[in-house]
Amino acid sequence: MKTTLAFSAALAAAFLLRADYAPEKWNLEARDKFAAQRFGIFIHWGIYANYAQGEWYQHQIGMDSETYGRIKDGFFPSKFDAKEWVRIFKDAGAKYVTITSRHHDGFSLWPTKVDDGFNIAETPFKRDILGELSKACDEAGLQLNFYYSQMDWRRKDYPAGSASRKVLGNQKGDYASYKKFMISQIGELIDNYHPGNIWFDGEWDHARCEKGVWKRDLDWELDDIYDFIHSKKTLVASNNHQPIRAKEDIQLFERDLPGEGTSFSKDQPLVHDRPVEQCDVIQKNVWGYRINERSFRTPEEVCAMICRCAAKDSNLLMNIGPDGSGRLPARAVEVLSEVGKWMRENGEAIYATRGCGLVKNADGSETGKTKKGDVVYEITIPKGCKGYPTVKTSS
Ligand code: FHN
Repeated sequence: MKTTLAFSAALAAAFLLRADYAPEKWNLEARDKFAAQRFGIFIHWGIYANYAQGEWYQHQIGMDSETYGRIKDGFFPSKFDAKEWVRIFKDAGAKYVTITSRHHDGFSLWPTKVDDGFNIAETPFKRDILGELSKACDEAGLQLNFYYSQMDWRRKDYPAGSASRKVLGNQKGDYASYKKFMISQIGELIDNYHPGNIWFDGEWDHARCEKGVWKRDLDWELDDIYDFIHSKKTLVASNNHQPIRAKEDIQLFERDLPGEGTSFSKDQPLVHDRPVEQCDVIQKNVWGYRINERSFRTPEEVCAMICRCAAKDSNLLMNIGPDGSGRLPARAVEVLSEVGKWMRENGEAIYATRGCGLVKNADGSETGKTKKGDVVYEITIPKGCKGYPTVKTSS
């Protein structure tokens, strides 16, 4: 009953907002293009890779940003090779890449002109990482998108919320100033690198759901930010773990199959009127590079995840955390290479299809269905991912 009420309230809110807002033609076309891509690579990378303890390290040990930030003076990823990364991603069958332009620590991976020097230009490396990646993606025909953290553990104008308080204390901030900063940075990102979407994360620092009722303690004035992004013909996605808003173009689910309602998405009903993306990790439990984490998913598991998502009419965004020298973890590269072999043989059942559902069978296997025109693809995922998914075609 509780869930039903929350669900209806969320849907009502989404419909009410939708009445005021109609996506333009470019927007609908860009959404379709995004949905047809079905498989992307997520990259969590920043100076935290040098600590080799994941992207939440600063927060986990409660380090002040001045001390934490000193590691930027040692950031020199000499092995970074955008072309090689993109070759590996394309070979895996990915059609797009989404990279953390700026994570919660506030470090920007491009030479932004609008911050106070906490960016790649102020490291010994100096090279424009996003610029190089953008060029390599363009040349290879992959779409590049940018993750952008709204939560910030460093700036004085960011109003501290439930998660950021551990590093910022009760800092009041100045949201008008912070919003202006975000918009300037996002403008740079779009004008310089032309991403397909801006992928927000961190709004949840100021929101929580109690018994189906959302409580928010900051008005992010998202309409202004979303309108600005749309005015530059770029899509908006937000990993806010909340019911989707009218002006968000893609519905995101973190480490959860869309609509399953476990973990982060328990208060996040699936809305079927726009593209959906599930993000997940190739190294279980790890987004940013963590040296002692060795629990890689198998190629069979990653292929199963792609199939489950496609059957649920969703994209899969699979994360990799490069290390501080700019290398992708070797095992992740091997896994992706095997995934690519499967995708080359079976991609017809995945790319540009519509999902028709996923069921669990009595013997522990799963059956997913996708469709393209009159062709139906029946995909069988073996129990426990003990083998690769198999595809049967009918029309
Ligand atoms: O806090 C982040 C986390 O570091 C990572 O970026 C993931 C990716 O979806 N999102 C946040 C948690 O929701």
